[in-house]
Amino acid sequence: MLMARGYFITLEGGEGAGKSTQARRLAAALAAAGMPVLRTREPGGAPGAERIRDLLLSPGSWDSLTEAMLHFAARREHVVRSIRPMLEAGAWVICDRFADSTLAYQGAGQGLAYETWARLCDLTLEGLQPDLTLILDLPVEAGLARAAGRSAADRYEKLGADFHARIRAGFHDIARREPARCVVLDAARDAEAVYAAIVETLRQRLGAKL
Ligand code: T5A
Repeated sequence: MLMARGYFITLEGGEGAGKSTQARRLAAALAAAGMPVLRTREPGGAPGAERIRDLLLSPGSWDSLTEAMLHFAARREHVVRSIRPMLEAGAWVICDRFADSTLAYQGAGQGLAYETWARLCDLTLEGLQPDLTLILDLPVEAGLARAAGRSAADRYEKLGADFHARIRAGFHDIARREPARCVVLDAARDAEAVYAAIVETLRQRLGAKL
């Protein structure tokens, strides 16, 4: 892999879609090719953001705007302290979830208006957008079964199949709205096949020589 600059790549999708698995593999391949790389996640990715993550994933309920603002507060810390400095240093940033997750979960899932989400993006991200977003798509039941096999359900995983179906549809809407940035990949395949599709997408979209 010989690239002059790093890219900001986000992995999105529902529960158990395989984002963490693929983010690990992609980051390892980039690092093995000698590229500086940050693999990170949301909510989290910076000390203050990890503290907000604990609030968001532990039992309880929030007003929906409060919840969205907590995600954006965590994201702001993450962007300012981790993502922007690494991008400015020329690193690739591979991020497990980003602002699209708020649009899918708090928007399609919990009713937050698109305009409110867009205002929060303007306020907190100052124009930062991923160069490429990989949306890992699979049937809700399959994703929840994978997530259940990995660990105990967190607050979002417990919200039921209808909620998760709205999230899946929400990610499809995002991909339709922004085809230049987003690619939907079939994540129901085995991990090897999904990774091959990711590599092919990076070659086509970013000219990567992985
Ligand atoms: N959230 C997050 C919001 O509501 N709003 C927001 O703005 C943001 C940023 C985060 C929660 O917060 C919500 C969304 C989430 O509910 P989390 O713990 O970070 O919680 O959860 P997820 O991001 O959903 O991560 P998961 O671990 O559940 O899913 P992944 O990362 O997609 O899946 P992964 O790679 O951990 O794989 C899960 C299991 O499946 C296996 C793995 O080995 C693992 O056991 N697996 C496969 N099995 C078969 N075939 C494949 N292709 C496989 N790929 C992985």
